[in-house]
Amino acid sequence: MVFSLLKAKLNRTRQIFQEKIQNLKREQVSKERALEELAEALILADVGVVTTEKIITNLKKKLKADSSLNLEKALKDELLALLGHEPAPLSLNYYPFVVMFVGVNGGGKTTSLAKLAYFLKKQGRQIILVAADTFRAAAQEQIQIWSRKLDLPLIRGQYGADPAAVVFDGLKALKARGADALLIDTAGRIHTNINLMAELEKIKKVISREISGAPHEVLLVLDASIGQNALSQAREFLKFSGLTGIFLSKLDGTAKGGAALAVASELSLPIKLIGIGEKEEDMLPFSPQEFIDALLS
Ligand SMILES: Nc1nc2c(ncn2[C@@H]2O[C@H](COP(=O)(O)OP(=O)(O)O)[C@@H](O)[C@H]2O)c(=O)[nH]1
Ligand SMILES: [Mg+2]
Repeated sequence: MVFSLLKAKLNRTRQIFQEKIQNLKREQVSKERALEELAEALILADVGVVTTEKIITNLKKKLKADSSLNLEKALKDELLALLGHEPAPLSLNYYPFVVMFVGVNGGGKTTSLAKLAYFLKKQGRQIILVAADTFRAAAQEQIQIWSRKLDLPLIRGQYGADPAAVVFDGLKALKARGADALLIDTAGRIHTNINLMAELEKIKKVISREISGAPHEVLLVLDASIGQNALSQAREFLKFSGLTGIFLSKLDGTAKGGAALAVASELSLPIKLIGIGEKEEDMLPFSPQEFIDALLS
């Protein structure tokens, strides 16, 4: 079952909350004390100072208004409000549709792209992969390995080629073959002179010129295991205009899964998919309710 899988994968972050949640329910522990300990847990799980303060302040207010408040329930409500209640599914009902993956090197772009490709292929959709990370030879090889493993066609350019030109070739192939979708891997270097954001804008422009309304999704891949650092990385990418959502990778095996809450509340971008392992099947759609239930159960 998906829920028990999610619980197992979130185990390290869950453990931080276990005892604190019990405290919220215990008669012997004062509610103020329980809230202080909850704040510690939130910080420990990398929810971050700003978001933690927001949560605790709201809970204190509610507690003041109603001393018999069910704190556990109130906490769940707070977290749910941060995550945006309803799931934000991918817009996949276009034909053809185009998805771009952006994010810093090592964050999990290529792996996440492979996961979505695998998911769509299982639905019987015809997918083409595009290697627009032409800056690193290793990046090209890695997507090549996935294309072989998943048995999916790959459009790639020479090392150092203009990524927008490679994407253009991908679009041509998409039309020529009448395929359903193009999944585009992009470069992830930041802190260099070459302006990555301008390069991404250029790629986006090439896509929208060829297919109106595209790209339909531009997913920022963020590594949950670096916790709060994911936020500062994300801010760089907010300079790029096209983001539609977040693919939060590496939620498995990290105690910093609380970063999901900070990311969702501070970036005003919905988390759409999560990565819970290195294999192609290790992806789940993100459901705020399930995430919180799994985290706090
Ligand atoms: N445990 C775990 N590892 C992941 C996940 N997603 C990616 N990785 C690993 O993170 C590393 C970097 O991923 P990669 O896709 O190469 O990142 P890119 O540089 O952004 O393309 C690789 O070793 C992946 O196997 C995930 O959800 N869970
Ligand atoms: Mg890559």
